[in-house]
Amino acid sequence: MPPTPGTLITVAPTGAELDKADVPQLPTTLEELVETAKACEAVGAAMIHLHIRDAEHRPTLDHGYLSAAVEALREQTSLVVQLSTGGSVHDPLEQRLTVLDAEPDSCSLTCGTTNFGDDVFLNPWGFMSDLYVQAQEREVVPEFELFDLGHVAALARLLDRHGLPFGGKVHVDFVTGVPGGMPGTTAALMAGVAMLPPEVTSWSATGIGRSHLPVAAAALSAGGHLRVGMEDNVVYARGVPVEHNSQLVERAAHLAEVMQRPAMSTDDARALLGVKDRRTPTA
Ligand code: KMH
Ligand code: ZN
Repeated sequence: MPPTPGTLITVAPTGAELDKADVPQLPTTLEELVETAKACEAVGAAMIHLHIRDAEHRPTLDHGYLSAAVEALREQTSLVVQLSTGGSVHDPLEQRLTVLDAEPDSCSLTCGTTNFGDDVFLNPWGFMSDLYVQAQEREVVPEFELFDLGHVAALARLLDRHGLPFGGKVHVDFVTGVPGGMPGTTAALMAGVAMLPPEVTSWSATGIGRSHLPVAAAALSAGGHLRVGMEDNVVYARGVPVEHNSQLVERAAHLAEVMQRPAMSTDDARALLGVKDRRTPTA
């Protein structure tokens, strides 16, 4: 893996699990998403991982909503725009494939089925393969989501079978601390990192809930990048709710700065990930 002078900070502002009624500060409308994205970019985010909500604030994979969000964020920020293909645990596999129609820069691609609290997050091999090949054809760069050590082996199988992604870079994100997946501990994260196939060019880590800080610190110390946001954690500190995603990004950027690996620019993130530049040039 190449040296990692800066830190890619991804913000995952919304997710598909929380209800707006329970967490009113969760950004769910397009206006809230754009405001969030701008504020997070200003304090160090270089990529945004998006789950979109409908007019009733429910998770949706509707093409109109997805493409409106991609377009607005591309126009009003220079963040790398990543759409979730995981959606919610209730979304059918066929519909999850249609996310690519919105032409994001990047898409998530989870490398296996996992228990997800009381639910099951389904990612059978056939779905992973179809999504991977379609992403290659459409020149969308996948971010491989690894919820468990078995997912690392499935990633190696995917790369063996289908070759490198568009752009030639392989970026993975360890999603730790999901009830049913790998725990949010330094030991589990390091076991995953040790298993990464040689094609991997960069990795980041996410700790769900109270594991977000220890996992971020472990990732920074081991040359990894960071994902933070209200999709993963809505508690800033004991008894203190997150009021805005930018608080989490700002703290991540501060940690990265202290570790002498400051938050990277969106241009550096584009180079790191090998994404296609879909922005329209300004005159
Ligand atoms: N919402 C989870 C079921 C992804 O975005 O690709 C899946 C998830 C992963 O959040
Ligand atoms: Zn997600």
